[in-house]
Amino acid sequence: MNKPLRRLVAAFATASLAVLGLSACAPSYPEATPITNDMVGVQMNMWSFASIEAECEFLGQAGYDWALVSPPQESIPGGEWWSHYQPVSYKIDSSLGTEAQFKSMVKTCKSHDVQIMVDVVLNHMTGQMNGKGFAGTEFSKYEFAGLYATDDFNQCPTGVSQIEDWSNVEEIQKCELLGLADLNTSKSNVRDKLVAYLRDLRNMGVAGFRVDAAKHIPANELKQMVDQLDGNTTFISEVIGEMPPQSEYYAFGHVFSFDWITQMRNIFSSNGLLGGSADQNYFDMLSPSDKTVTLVSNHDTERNGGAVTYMFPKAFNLASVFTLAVPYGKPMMYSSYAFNDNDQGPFADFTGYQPKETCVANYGPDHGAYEPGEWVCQHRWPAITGMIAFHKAVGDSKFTNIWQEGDAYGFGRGKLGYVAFNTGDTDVAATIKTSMPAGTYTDRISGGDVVVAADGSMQVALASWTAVAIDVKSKK
Ligand code: ARE
Ligand code: CA
Repeated sequence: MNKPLRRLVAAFATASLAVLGLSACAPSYPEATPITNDMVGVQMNMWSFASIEAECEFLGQAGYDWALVSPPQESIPGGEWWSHYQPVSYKIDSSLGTEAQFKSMVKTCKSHDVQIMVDVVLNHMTGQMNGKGFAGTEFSKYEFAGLYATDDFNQCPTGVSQIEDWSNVEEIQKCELLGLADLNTSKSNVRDKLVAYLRDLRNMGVAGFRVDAAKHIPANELKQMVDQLDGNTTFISEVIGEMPPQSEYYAFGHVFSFDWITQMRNIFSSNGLLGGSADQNYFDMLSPSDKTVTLVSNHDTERNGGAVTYMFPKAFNLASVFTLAVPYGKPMMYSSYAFNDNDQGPFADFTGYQPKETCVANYGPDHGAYEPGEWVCQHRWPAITGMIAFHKAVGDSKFTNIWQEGDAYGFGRGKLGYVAFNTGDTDVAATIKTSMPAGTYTDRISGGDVVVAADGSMQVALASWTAVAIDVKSKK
């Protein structure tokens, strides 16, 4: 559904409830639209609230429907980005901004039709023995005044506190991930505290959540928390690997596809490996399309070699194009900052807060080298924003007109779109048979013209490591 239509339907639903004299059951929350396969999200990794707020006009115009915010709650202080994954309270206050800035971001983004999703850390608190949080909360590893006491944390059954056997689900879920104090979510008082945090965020207008380290929380316990939020709330669980199975988590929400990240890295890491990838049988073997968020990279895989990243800009660009081009999953793009030290977070000034982020000049895959700390702004790369429109234009239409010539490969999406890639070193000029109506189209990648002849054929000139994409909505 397109955005204005979605708004209209939501307004109509509210109006008809009023006519019937019904009100939504308590507790009622601000409007949220569950994510669909047509929608496109973006992880604004480590962007401050104020900067996301300022960027939301662009995001909305580019067609992004939702943006994922890094963990916003109070955490241990520190310049490392990963400090944010060590909560010490659920106050919204960190180097990313204050609660007032957070609320303002949610409101402004909503006015641009961009929903805010929040990365929530429910599995654990900190790994530090004691200290004072960013907002002044004093804590020790297993004592958080007003929240948790020692017996609210799991006792690892092996006697060693950390997870050692990564094939043992009980250990994965009841022992400490990376030495982080592991919350005992089998206790209702613990779940109540976590649900209160989720409800607070939802009441601020947040539409849904990325559940950090979800595989380390038993699915039935997470589900009990999910069930306490309204049904429009989106949940996307981070469940990596074989055990526990992802299916336990998509039974009540979504999962991120780490298989997709790997597949993108495999396909786009060398020349000419794209051939055969428009294969519906392959897609059918993956987690169900309507339960799956597809992504090229996230903040972890960007650092551990598991994904194509901005450091291989042409590959990252085309992997993002491909993710938006195929009939599979609910795509989430990725945007962040350049780094040469895996731990280094974005710069914060003397106030402790991050100053306003600005994109590098001439953002895009041809930018060249970055200084550490510069904002790469992959979400603004023209091929990526162009393909958001393609993604929405082609809907769920099937693969057609698969074409291959050397290291170049293309496929249609029924009569609604066609995309071709060249992942070879040499330029390719070719005539490709499509099912598109004759006419002149604007290439979603370069902005140039592409002509489709009466017989559906189109001539393309594909430079090395570029793509061309047309769709019915780009017809002139
Ligand atoms: C930091 C230090 C540690 C220290 C710890 C406690 O780096 O040395 O022990 O603090 O003091 C992030 C960082 C961590 C950081 C942590 C807390 O990545 O380095 O630890 O924040 O500050 C598994 C989990 C998965 C998890 C990854 C990293 O299953 O959930 O490991 N990902 C999420 C986030 C991370 C975050 C956390 C969880 C913690 O996305 O950014 O950590 O909140 C196989 C397994 C996977 C495993 C994966 C690891 O594939 O199947 O289960 O993922 O390997 O690559
Ligand atoms: Ca756990």
